[in-house]
Amino acid sequence: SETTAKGIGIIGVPFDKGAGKVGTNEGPNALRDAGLIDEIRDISVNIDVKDYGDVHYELTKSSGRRINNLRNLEHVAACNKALAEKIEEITNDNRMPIALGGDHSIAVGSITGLRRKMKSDDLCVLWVDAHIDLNTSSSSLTGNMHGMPVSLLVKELRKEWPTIPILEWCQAQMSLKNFCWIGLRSTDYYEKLMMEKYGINYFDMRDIERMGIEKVVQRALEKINLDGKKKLHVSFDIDALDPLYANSTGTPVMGGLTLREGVFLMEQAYNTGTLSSLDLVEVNPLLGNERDVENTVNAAKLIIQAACGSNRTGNL
Ligand code: 4U7
Ligand code: MN
Ligand code: MN
Ligand code: MN
Repeated sequence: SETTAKGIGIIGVPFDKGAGKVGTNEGPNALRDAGLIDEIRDISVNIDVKDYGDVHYELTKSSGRRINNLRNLEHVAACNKALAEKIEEITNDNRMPIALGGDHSIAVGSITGLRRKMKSDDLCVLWVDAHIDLNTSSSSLTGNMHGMPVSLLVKELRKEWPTIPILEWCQAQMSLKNFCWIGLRSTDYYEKLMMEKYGINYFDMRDIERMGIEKVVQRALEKINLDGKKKLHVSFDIDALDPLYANSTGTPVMGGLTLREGVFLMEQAYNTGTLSSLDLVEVNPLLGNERDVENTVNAAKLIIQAACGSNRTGNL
């Protein structure tokens, strides 16, 4: 049918210029080297996976300066513009795009690319993260754009941004109403103000403690996709998981999701039949010890496999 993609399209985004630390550019190859593509193929004989390789971009201009408190703006703009085009190509091929990050700024290109062939209200986003990533160019305390992707994508917050010509290809046509967060445990003062001001949908670690992950996922999906008619994008920041499972990431926060909760969340997203794309971001193989890297990469693979329909008790 029209809503079910015939296959999966993997796109690597070896990018770290949106983060405060180097190394997420090694994420895509760490996942490939760990056998990700073949393991997705092994899920079922019916799965058709194509690896589109990595996103490449060229800078149109490079001032090397910080503009508006935005570190590496030219890189973030150029990489995401190229990614948006790749995502569009993958959806045109009738495949479900999976973007392997890269830092979380790549959600700008990924979601913009997806949105191009849809009406404003046809897409909803589940943002799985320790952080809410709502900062604007003026509110950010770090200037790191991986903490700002949502505010570039939604109309309620984009109006807080100045006009930035190299970001004009990214139109903020979505609404915060179509976003819901799971896993929050670290938000900045400004972000908390915005959460209150706009009545943002979220389930934090306290909610998971109280209701359990099953109810949380169910309620989250009810908030953004009550009738199941929208397509679902999951933007999964590996730092949503507890550092016990995913310590090789730039901004770890203790007290996070177990790997079981993360995998279950993604299985439930898959089971809706509406899951139509995924970002898996913030894996940084240059951080932590060898064991941390192995754990983090393996955790990321399990999350991705769950998004592709892998069943822990076996697939036919
Ligand atoms: B991630 C932070 F200040 N809020 O804006 C910021 F705490 O994609 C962190 O979720 C952002 O990993 C984390 O820099 C971005 C900081
Ligand atoms: Mn994030
Ligand atoms: Mn995060
Ligand atoms: Mn991070």
